[in-house]
Amino acid sequence: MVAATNSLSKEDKRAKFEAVFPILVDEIVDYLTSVNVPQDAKDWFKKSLYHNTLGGKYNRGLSVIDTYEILSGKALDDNSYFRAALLGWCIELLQAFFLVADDMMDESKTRRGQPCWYLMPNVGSIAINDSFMLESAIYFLLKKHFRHETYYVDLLDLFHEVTFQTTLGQELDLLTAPENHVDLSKFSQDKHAFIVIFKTAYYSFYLPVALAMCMANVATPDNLQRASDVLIPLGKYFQIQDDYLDCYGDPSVTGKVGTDILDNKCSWLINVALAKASPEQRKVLDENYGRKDADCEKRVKAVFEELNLKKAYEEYEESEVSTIKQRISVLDESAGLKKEAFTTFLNKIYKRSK
Ligand code: GPP
Ligand code: MG
Ligand code: MG
Ligand code: MG
Repeated sequence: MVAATNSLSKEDKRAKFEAVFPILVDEIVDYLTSVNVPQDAKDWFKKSLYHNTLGGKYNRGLSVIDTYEILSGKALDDNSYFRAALLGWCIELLQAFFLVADDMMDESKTRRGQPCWYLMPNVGSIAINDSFMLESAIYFLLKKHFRHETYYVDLLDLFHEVTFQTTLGQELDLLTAPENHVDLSKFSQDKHAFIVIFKTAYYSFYLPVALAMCMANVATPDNLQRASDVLIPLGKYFQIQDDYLDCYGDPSVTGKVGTDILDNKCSWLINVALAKASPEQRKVLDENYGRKDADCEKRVKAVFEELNLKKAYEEYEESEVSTIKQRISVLDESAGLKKEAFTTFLNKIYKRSK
C-alpha cells in the first residue's frame, strides 16, 4: 500500500518534490552532453536552473500533485508521482522564466532572499537568454516524458496558451506604468483586474489544475470551464495579496523588496486609494506616486496609512474568500471534478504572508 502524498507533512511534501528536480536537471545536462555543448555553457545553464527554479513556495508545482491525487481518488504510486511532479516542475520552470525577465523589467533587487539573477556576478543581460533557456527546458522535459500520451498536444497547448495570456497581462502591467509619465487617471479597477488575471491567474492557478485534469483524463471542455470559473477569481485574489505584500509584507519573509510605488504600478492599493482620497490626498498621490525616490515613496505610504488601506484589504479578503467558497460549494462534481481540489488550493494561500 502506497502512502498518499496528501497525508505527508508540508515539509515532507516539499522535500519529496525537491528531490525530483536534480533528476530533471541531470536529464537536461545529459542531453547537452550528447550534442557536444561545451562544459562552461553546461555549467552556466545548470547554475541558472538551480538559482532561478529553487527556493520558492512551490505552490504551483505542488498543486499539480495534490490535484492529481485528489482527482485519481487513490494514493499515487512512484511512477505516477514522478510524472505529476515533472509537470509541477515544468510550471516552476515557467515561473522561473517569467521571474528572471520580470525582475529586469521591474528593476527589482532581490528574489527569494537572494539577488535577482540579472544582478548576480557576470550575468547582466545574459539573463534574457537564460530566461529563454528556462522556458526551453519545459518543452524538452514534456517531449521526453509525455510524447506518446494522447494528451501530449493538450499539455503543449496549455503551456503555450497561458504563456500568451501571461505576456498580455505583463504587457498591460508595463504599459500602464510608464517610467517618466505618471498619470493616475489612467488607472482603474477594470484595468487592474485584466492585468492580474492575465499576468498571474492563468499560469499560477488554472494551469496546475488543468494539467492534473489532463493526466486524470477529466479535462473535458465543460470541466475546464468549471475549473476556470473558480480558479481565475482565486488567482486574482492571489495577485491582490501580492500587491498588498509589495507594500506591507516583511521582506525577510517574502524574500523580495517591493517596487510597485516607485515603478508607477497599477496595483490594487493605489486603485483603492484613488477611490477613497480627498482632493488634498489625491494631490500628494499625483505628485509622489511613480517617482524613483524614497521620500516620495514614504509620502505615498503615509497617505495609504491615512486611508487605512490595511483594513480595506482585510475586508476585501474576507468578502472575496467567502465568494470563492460559495463558488466551490456549488461546483458540479458529476463529471469527475472534486471540490476538495479547489478547497486545498484556497487553503494554501488564505491569509498568506509570503
Ligand atoms: C507578477 O507580477 C507577474 C509575473 C511574475 C509575470 C511576469 C510575466 C512575464 C511575461 C515576464 P509582479 O511583478 O507583481 O511579481 P513580483 O512582485 O513577484 O515581482
Ligand atoms: Mg515584479
Ligand atoms: Mg512585474
Ligand atoms: Mg508584485
